[in-house]
Amino acid sequence: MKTVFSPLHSRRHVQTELDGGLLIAPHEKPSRAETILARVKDQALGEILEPEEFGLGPITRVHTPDYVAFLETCWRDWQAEGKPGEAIPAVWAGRGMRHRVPKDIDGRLGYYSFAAETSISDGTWEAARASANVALTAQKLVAQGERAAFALCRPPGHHAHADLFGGYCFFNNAAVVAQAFRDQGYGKVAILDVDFHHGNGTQAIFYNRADVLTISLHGDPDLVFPHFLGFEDELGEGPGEGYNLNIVYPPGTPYSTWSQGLETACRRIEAFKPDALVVALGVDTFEGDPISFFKLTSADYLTLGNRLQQLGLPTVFTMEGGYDVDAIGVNAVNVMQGFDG
Ligand code: Q9C
Ligand code: ZN
Repeated sequence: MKTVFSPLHSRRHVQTELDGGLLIAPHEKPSRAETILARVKDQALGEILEPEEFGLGPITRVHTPDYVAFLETCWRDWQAEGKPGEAIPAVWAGRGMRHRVPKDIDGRLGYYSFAAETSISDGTWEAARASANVALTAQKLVAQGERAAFALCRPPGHHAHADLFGGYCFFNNAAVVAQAFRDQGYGKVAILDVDFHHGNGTQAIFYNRADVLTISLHGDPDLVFPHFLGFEDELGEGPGEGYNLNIVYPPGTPYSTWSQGLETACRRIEAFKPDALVVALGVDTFEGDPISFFKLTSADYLTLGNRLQQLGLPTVFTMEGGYDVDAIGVNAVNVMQGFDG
């Protein structure tokens, strides 16, 4: 399988993540991507390509222009206000308050986010743009006839809504890829999100649409991030009713249990008969992950890849979460090797 990777990911290098009342060294760090790339090379998975530049057009097919413009100038605007640290949202429109875009940067950071762990500094915009280009280049490879391609995206994307960042995500790479397939004449696209966390952004972007099936397997949002979306009674709305599926699991879930949901997901995808598949691939389901509570083993990722291959669909993998950096390379590449057989 071919891998798409951009060294520009390293332009995102924030020093802070708000966690437990402290500003800690972020879990979502550059070494994640470098470790996966090293494993791709070590295993000779296949050719490694740098991304092409697709511009903002395919991004604004799923994100609002005002959100994209906010991200482009956020760090500059923050610095212009003389703020001493990294840009961190700290205020939101609570119940009964107004959802309008304020002028000042504190207000706009809150308007365009849903969580406070994701700091912004210089280079975040460039890295997020490169990550979307990585995803779009993988999509192009598959559209040109590759059975599958690995978009080694960083930063990740599946938490980003049309106009919200959070959960380490800015542009929803999986959604951008799915929409690109649609815009190129693929009639139906399925997105399967196997990251430990609910793919809230992806769900929200396609919630009222029947042309993109969204499925997410994840930790119970009653217990973990993103806390306010991802429950099993969220089925889609309007024309999209029946085209969203959430499968939630409790702490300690092993592959033997998790894979039952995977089977349900695969049967739903088969019934949908999509023309392409996007896999939002997080490996924070790993037993050693520092912020998650599933118990998948490294060998399980080979089994997962093999099961996804059996769907027989043109497939783009977008890299999402996974924070045990020592294992992230083996686990992510195991999925690709299980797929390639
Ligand atoms: N104590 C992705 O996996 N909450 N994002 C972290 C740590 C945010 C995860 C809490 C988790 C975001 C792409
Ligand atoms: Zn995750």
